[in-house]
Amino acid sequence: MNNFVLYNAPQSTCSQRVRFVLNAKKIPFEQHLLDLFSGDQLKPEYKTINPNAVVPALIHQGRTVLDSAVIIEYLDEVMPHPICFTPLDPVERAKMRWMMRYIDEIPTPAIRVPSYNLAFLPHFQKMSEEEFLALCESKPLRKEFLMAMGRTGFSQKEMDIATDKLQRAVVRMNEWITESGGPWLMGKELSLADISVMPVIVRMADINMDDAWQDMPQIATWLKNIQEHEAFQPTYYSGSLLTEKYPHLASLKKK
Ligand SMILES: N[C@@H](CCC(=O)N[C@@H](CS)C(=O)NCC(=O)O)C(=O)O
Repeated sequence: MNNFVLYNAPQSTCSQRVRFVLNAKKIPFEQHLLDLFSGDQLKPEYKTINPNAVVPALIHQGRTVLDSAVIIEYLDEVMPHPICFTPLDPVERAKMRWMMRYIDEIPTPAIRVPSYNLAFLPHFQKMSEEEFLALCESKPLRKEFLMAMGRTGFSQKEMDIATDKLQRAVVRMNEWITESGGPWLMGKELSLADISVMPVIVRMADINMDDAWQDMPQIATWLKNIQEHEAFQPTYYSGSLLTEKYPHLASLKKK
């Protein structure tokens, strides 16, 4: 049995965090790719691994670790070499965790709103109302989120609220980079806080929301730096971006 087994999906932002850390640490891992639209995550055999029916899930030496933020912290604990993304100083470590909580509270849920409206809605529109309601019921974590979206998509008001949260998160990142002296959120070293927010910023750039940092060159540099990290390419292999997966979004891509 492989030491590390990752259940994940190419475009899943939560999965991208974990793939980045595994790749950066050069940890070989066995991949199980789930097709989230076919409902692989809702199958009983997967729910015995993750009762929340979401990806990612990591199995290490036969034991399960769940939730992307928890998994990347776990990986830093059990595999601190050749690179560790957690500061040694306990106060700095606490600060990093505080940043990660903010990231999971504000931008991570907010990016789902434009993602669903732009990329995933056509899939739900093809369903009958009964099928859609049954799908909502089957989702332990996302029932209310899907119901709020409905088969017509999130309203302009909900899109505006999400856009505002994303904008505030970008401003917050800019403050963190300024305070720490950059180039990363906590200063000279790439940390789990950077890796936690990476999929949100990459998704924003992908779906043409990068105007959010047009007056913040530090964010553009931060993005360029993380894209140039050796773990980025194997993490974002072809088909991991929404514009690569969904032909109807290709026009969003800036030339
Ligand atoms: N807090 C969880 C959230 C996981 C999550 O929402 N995963 C999404 C993909 S990024 C998913 O599996 N969605 C499937 C679904 O909604 O049915 C984590 O960070 O692991």
